[in-house]
Amino acid sequence: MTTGLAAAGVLFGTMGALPEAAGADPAPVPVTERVSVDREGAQLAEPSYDPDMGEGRITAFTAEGPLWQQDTNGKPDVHKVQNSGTGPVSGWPDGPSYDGSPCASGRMTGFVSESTDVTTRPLPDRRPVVYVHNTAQGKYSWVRGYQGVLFASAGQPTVDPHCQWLTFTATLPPAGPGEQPRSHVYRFVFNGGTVDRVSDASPGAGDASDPDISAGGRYVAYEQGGEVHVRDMDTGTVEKASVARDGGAADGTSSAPSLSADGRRVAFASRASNLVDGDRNGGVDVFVRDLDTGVTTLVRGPAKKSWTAEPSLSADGTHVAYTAARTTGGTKNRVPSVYLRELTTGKTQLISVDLKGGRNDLAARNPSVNADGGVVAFDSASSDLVSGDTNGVSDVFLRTVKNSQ
Ligand SMILES: [Ca+2]
Ligand SMILES: [Ca+2]
Ligand SMILES: [Ca+2]
Ligand SMILES: [Ca+2]
Repeated sequence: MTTGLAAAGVLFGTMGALPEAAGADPAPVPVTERVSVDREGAQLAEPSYDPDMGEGRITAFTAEGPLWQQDTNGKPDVHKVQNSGTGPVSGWPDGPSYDGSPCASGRMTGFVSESTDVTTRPLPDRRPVVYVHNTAQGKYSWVRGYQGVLFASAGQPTVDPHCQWLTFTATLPPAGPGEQPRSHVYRFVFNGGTVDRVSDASPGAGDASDPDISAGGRYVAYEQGGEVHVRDMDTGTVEKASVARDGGAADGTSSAPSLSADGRRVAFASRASNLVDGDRNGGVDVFVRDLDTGVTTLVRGPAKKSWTAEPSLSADGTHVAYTAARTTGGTKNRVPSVYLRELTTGKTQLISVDLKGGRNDLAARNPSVNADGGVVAFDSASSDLVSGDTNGVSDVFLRTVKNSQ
């Protein structure tokens, strides 16, 4: 294994000193707030989306519009809601930045940028690069390559809850003429910068994507060849999570794993109908598999004819957030909403709730639940979730359902 880290310099000397946007006052729960606003709390004209949560209210998201006066790049950038307000993550380099992912405390945030000037040492081109922003130091690191070869592209970064490990996908350039390069899942440790390949590189194994990583970096979940796997990086063993109830092959593809901090529970989406008894909707559903007991649980939708997808498992493994909609009825009935389920009790609540207590008018997507299941972030262009949402574009919302201890 070779080092893939290039220690990066400080980009914006003043960045750590920037004043933070106004934080929210403590309010009775449950409560929904819009966090994709500028420093004065005004709404943005351009879309914001793709939130990813750590603990408490820590949330990274992408905004196409400027939250800061200094942001004049006209490109999407990554920002982070902290307990005290909102701060910049990607800054405002010369290309788009997206896919922000904070660790639990928010101290380290992974993101992707297609820019030449995220660090002080300019890159020669705008290939997608995975960076990690250290908030306390205002410094950027980037993951360069594997075994001395530069990645052709990289994406989907996720930092482990303890803020020490990163998993991501990357593609190496073709080794020879006619070779079709594959996307693989890798793991990177901040201390030392070692890059390990996680996914199966044997011929026919297929592209790998959607990685998630346990606290301390030992377990990595990912999708490869339409199956969800969890690899124990200490022992090298790989466990398939997308198994049929009889232990055989799933009869449909699975994707989008979300791993608990201890690496023992994994939520994922699957089109297979034979993972549990009684899956008769003929479509995608969220499943949660306990890797210790081997028990898979179906997360059913709100009606008999409905689907569930886009799972986000809380770090403590107690709650799963997901999107769901009916497959029958009028257009309004089919609008996806975000829900949160407490796994032990099955208690489920609507997260994308509107101001009148009803459902969101337009689709709510990309849910991410915080570490203890107390807050869920999602994006939606629906204008009925908070008062004064008149921008007509997607915003990022936090729904707090319980105050964290
Ligand atoms: Ca920008
Ligand atoms: Ca199903
Ligand atoms: Ca509504
Ligand atoms: Ca809006």
